[in-house]
Amino acid sequence: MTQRVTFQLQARDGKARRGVIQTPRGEIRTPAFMPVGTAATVKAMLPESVRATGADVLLGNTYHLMLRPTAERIAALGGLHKFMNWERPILTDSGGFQVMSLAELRKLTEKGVTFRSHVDGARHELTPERSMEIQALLGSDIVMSFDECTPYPATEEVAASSMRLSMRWAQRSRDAFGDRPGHALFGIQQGSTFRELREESAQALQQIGFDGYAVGGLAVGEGQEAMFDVLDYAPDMLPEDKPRYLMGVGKPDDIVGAVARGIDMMDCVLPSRSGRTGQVFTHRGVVNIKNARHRDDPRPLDESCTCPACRSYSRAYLHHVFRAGEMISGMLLTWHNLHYYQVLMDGMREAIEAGDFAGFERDFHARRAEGDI
Ligand code: PRF
Ligand code: ZN
Repeated sequence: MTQRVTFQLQARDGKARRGVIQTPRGEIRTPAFMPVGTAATVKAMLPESVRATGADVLLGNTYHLMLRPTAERIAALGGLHKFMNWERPILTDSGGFQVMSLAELRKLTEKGVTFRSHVDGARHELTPERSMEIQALLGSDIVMSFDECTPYPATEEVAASSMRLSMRWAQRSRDAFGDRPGHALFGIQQGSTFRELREESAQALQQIGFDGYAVGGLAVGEGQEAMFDVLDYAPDMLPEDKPRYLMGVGKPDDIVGAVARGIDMMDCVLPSRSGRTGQVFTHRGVVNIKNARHRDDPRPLDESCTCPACRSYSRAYLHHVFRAGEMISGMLLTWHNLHYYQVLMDGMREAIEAGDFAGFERDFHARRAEGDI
């Protein structure tokens, strides 16, 4: 494959951007939401169903796959796309963030991180070089550089040394990645909630040179207001002509606010995880299907939704299968939530093209203010 990964901006409205990332495995329409397929599956969904919701790209995880079934095994079986039956683009996270939130006995040094697996307690090491190797073995289309997500809150001193470590790791990631036509490497900005550190990080990353730039270290407990404060300036520090990816975000209103501030890509477990815990996203806000008020309700979850859960099932049925612990509950609610997120992205892409993103935002907030029913 000699085709390179490219990004074209097609329209802008205020700071909001509409574009397309071209990859040899297909195009990614931006703003894009990436469903999370941590362990080589978007839980409770067949890949063709994920595609039917409108997803162009999935997120996979270095950390989970290196532990089980291992990157070497996936490579021997033909790579992650073939292994999980998803032939479209896959972006993989680099592992450090998951090590720090999931692994045991973590030790962070200049070289990288050593830890014990949350699966079987075995000792492992992740470094920028090993993370690049694993992501290449998986066959990931968009590789993330290895970073430390600075814990929140952090003093400016701690945030600065954490960010500078991530920038040294970003250079090592770039060196280890090499030149792989058809595959992209994204750098990750850190710097917590400190504007000067975000600027220093953005400059360091651009000095190295990446195919895309992520805003990391947000949605880690600072709250929406503080996150939006950072997003008011952080995306502007990154190159205009490259995709900007906000990692691990978020709720529907976080996503709309991030796009309004110049973000092109996002990922979050929320729609898929909530689908398994009975939390449903609708045009009128969040509905909990567990609630007894749905027990005799013949109406669909969301009147305006065309997903299988809304087309063919009542709230009463969805309530029943959730309460009964039936597997179809997680399947239908996950499908609905992923569909809702993709309809949201589609609506934003259209609004940016039409030059009416402000109108889209107004309607989005107005309908949610009305509430369910
Ligand atoms: N770095 C990486 N992955 C991430 C994050 C980060 O800062 C976040 C922060 N919300 C989510 N996932 N590598
Ligand atoms: Zn639906």
